[in-house]
Amino acid sequence: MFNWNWKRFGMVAGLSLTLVAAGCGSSDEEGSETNGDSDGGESASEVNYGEEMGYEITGIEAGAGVVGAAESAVEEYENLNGWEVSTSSSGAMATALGEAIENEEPIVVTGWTPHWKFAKYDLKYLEDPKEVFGGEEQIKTMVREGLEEEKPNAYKILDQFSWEAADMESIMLEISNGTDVAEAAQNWIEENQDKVGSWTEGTEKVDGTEVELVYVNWDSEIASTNVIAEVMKEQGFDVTITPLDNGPMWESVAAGEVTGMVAAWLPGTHGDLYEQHKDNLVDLGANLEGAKIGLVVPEYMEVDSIEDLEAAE
Ligand code: PBE
Repeated sequence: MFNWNWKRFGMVAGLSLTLVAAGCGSSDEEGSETNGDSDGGESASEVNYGEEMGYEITGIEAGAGVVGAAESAVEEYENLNGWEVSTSSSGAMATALGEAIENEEPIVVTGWTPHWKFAKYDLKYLEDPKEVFGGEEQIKTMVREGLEEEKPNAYKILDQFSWEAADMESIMLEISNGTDVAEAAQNWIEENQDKVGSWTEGTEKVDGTEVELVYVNWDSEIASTNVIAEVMKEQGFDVTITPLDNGPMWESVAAGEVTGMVAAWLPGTHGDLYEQHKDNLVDLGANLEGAKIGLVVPEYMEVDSIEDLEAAE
């Protein structure tokens, strides 16, 4: 199961819990659609967000690390007694978040950075004093064993692939605003020739060498996988990108069935999958630093910490 041994990555939670006594639009009536019609004077401690949300954390795909971490949080935080983590898809989570914000309703989602939602909405991570969600993460590249000998140019490009959170976010934002995925990747490549040049540096063009990259349909990985795929196509590779669930993504690389992936969130988020497969794959190191996972809420919610949420009973 989950082995959240991340104490050394833990962030110092400067816990300045300010409970603002402002009207926050909750309703006592169960099932009420009321929003934002409170006449003020209600303190945060009187607001039972949990009840309004049906004690539900809006999750994403069942196999995602952040969903596993949220389930661990429900077990570890006494105040999350009776809460549940719902699973669906990253897209459904984003839709639910957008709708809640439109109606100024409370919502808690399993969130991560980099993600376009932070550019589009005013959001905050809930403090996690028990450090269930760990600290700073890296996104790493993993390839199958034997790739370096068999396809040295593919290996080298994947090894040299590295960018910043802001790069990834700009593509994600464009896609979320309706631009076609491949086009958004192309646009970014055109505007970032220096970076792309450093990834292909020292490699030779090929003529149709096959490469298969696996990923999960998380917005962040849609962006990274499409960018590296487009870059490799321009170098002459015949690239297939295949969306899978998280477990099968790791398994297919470890089994040597596919070339690799650029979607390994470590040390925490995919820590258990890494432990399971590390002897059968090649770790090419970080392609992005400063990633993070956690529980995310709209700014207007008067909670700062996971511990501010109320138990169901
Ligand atoms: N994520 C995005 C993934 C890793 C990348 C945070 C949704 C996960 O939780 O497994």
